[in-house]
Amino acid sequence: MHILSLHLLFASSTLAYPWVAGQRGVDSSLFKKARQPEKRQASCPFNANHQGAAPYSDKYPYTGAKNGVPGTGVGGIKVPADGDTAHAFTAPGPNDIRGPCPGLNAAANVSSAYLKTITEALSDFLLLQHNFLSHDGVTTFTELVDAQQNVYNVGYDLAVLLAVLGIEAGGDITTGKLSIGCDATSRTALLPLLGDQPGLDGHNKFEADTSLTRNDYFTANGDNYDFNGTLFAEMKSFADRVSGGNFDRNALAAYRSQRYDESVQENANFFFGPLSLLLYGAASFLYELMPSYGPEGTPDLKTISSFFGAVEDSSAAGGWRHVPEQIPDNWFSRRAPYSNEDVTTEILALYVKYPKLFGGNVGTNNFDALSTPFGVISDGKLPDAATASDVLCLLYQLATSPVPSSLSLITDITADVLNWSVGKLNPLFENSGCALKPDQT
Ligand code: HEM
Ligand SMILES: *[C@@H]1O[C@H](CO)[C@@H](O)[C@H](O)[C@H]1NC(C)=O
Ligand SMILES: *[C@@H]1O[C@H](CO)[C@@H](O)[C@H](O)[C@H]1NC(C)=O
Ligand SMILES: CC(=O)N[C@H]1CO[C@H](CO)[C@@H](O)[C@@H]1O
Repeated sequence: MHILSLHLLFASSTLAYPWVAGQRGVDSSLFKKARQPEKRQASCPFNANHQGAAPYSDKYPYTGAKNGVPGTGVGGIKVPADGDTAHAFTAPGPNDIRGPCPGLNAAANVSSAYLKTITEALSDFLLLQHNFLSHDGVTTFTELVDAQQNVYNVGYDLAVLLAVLGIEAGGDITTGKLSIGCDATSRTALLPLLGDQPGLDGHNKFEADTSLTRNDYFTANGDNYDFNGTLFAEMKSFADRVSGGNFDRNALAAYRSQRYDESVQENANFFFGPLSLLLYGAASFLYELMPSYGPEGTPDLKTISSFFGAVEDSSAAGGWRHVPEQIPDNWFSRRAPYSNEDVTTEILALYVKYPKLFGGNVGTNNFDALSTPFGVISDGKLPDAATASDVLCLLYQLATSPVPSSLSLITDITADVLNWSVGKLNPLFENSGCALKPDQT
């Protein structure tokens, strides 16, 4: 085990990951590949008939979140509401983009039966919007903020934080657009020539190693977004062994720990930076957001397999085949909003059960820990004394300073992007106790 200094991370402005790329045993051509998403862009589905999300009608307002403003925060609402045909389930077609996030895939897959049957005939006139997120997978900041509140009763604060991090990772701050999967720069950017916008598939931006059901980027020839039935089976075995079949905190903490250990052993380019704490947050969504009525419900196989689009099939790899993600029938959103305080409490609770070092591999099973303190991280770890608000301030810091790109693979977070994040987040962090960055005026 070596200890590396964070200072090295800031040494290079051209490659944000010099401390690994420059190490012996690391094939730096792989990093080049990660920086050239053109191939993925060429094969990224293109739906010429882009339709934005369905507007929320007065009859079916859900939490009332609309146009990016906060809703009531009152959940316990049936989703989709009975009679809300505009938000009924429709499977994606071959031209629709889906990506590594089951929560967003499900929200996009929910679409309009109405649209399917009628719009084709009526053409442009009805080509308005019918889904929680744009059905083709090219969504917007506003759609994301509204849909997270209306579908899952994610708190406004967390909905904005995740949407900011998502756009920063792979979208466009000027158009507010983001692909929930592969690189769709031609549709997300105003001026595609300025650079690639990799979408949520972009590696080591938001998407990262040790996912629950997705491969590590470098061990799977770049496929970090497709559902993997072998991994789903592994996750289920933890639910069975640890928690009597439930995908709860204990089961997921243990499974995440194993996924980390697997990455250390298998992935020569393994990277686990501070932003990977988001993956603990995503794990908490299985028991906090996905059961009917959230934490009042049970994160059982029936619920989780629906959200992940997992169907038992002995002829499929791992015994699980993938179908479109779907909100289960007769499903209700959690009553109380899932806030920044809630998610950071869970991130910490999951982490402390099996504390892991932040850092990366310089070859398989050859891990270097980050040694220089960053936020609350010291000696490469979240210390025992860390609190949920320390974790929240760390996430704020990652979202608003150039550090996140230095702690991940690709540095293209510009001053404009950071200023945009500060503008979105500061109003929500006023009373957080975190040291806030000033706007650039
Ligand atoms: C703007 C909001 C969101 C963005 C930008 C986002 C983005 C992402 C990304 C990039 C990943 C891949 C992380 C990885 O490498 O493992 C991910 C994973 C995940 N997301 Fe989301 N997400 C959002 C909201 C949600 C919501 C509301 C839910 C739950 C209902 C959700 C559930 C999940 C789960 C369970 C995973 C883990 C999948 C796995 O590891 O197999 N996400 N999300
Ligand atoms: C699924 O994950 C397993 C375990 O990591 C791996 O061996 C397998 O190659 C993956 N399958 C695909 C299709 O990527
Ligand atoms: C920074 O963002 C604020 C809005 O939050 C905007 O008023 C200001 O003009 C931006 N500054 C620069 C230099 O872009
Ligand atoms: C039919 C179909 O492709 N449905 C999709 C719903 O969204 C998921 C996201 O992974 C797609 O993979 C599914 O294929």
